[in-house]
Amino acid sequence: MAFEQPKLKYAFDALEPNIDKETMEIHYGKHHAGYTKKLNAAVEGTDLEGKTIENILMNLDKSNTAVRNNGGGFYNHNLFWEVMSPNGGGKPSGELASAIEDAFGSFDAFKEEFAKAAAGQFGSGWAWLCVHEGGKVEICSTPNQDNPLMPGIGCGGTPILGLDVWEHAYYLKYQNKRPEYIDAFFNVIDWEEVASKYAKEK
Ligand code: MN3
Repeated sequence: MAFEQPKLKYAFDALEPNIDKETMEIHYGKHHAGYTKKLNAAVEGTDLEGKTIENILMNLDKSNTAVRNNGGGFYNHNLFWEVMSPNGGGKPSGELASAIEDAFGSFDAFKEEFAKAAAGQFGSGWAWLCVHEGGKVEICSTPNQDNPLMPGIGCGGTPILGLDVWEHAYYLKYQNKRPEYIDAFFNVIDWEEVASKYAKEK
């Protein structure tokens, strides 16, 4: 079974004005599609064929750059699309809200630290909110298409929220103003989805 791009649960223009339609079309239709295709080519005929993407990333041979870059690119974007929604924004509630308050003091302090991780990632990469076994949450960032499931990378938890800070994710609308894009992302975060991932992975 080859890897397939999951269908988006919203239209390309549904996240406007926070994420523009043209960026979504290119990002999903070209970048993510490209990672998916190249991942399939990289695992075909190897002992990785047929494994889940999580299994592949958690047991990654980091010198296998084709699988590292394209497997990361496939997984990271799957998560990114899932944690956004046209009905997003606001704040989490319930046990995820409590975990965020325990770790950062308040939602606002969490937001500030997450934005700092995203803005401070030099060059291309991702900012993450991860959960560790037991429910503790942590923020980290990673370069390129790396992610914290990969051995020895990032904070080593399971990502439940991810923000793509590659220029292809925001340059058409925001140009060099990455902090404005990060702010806009908070308007579309689907906290119900993030909370459901938290409940599943904690
Ligand atoms: Mn991207």
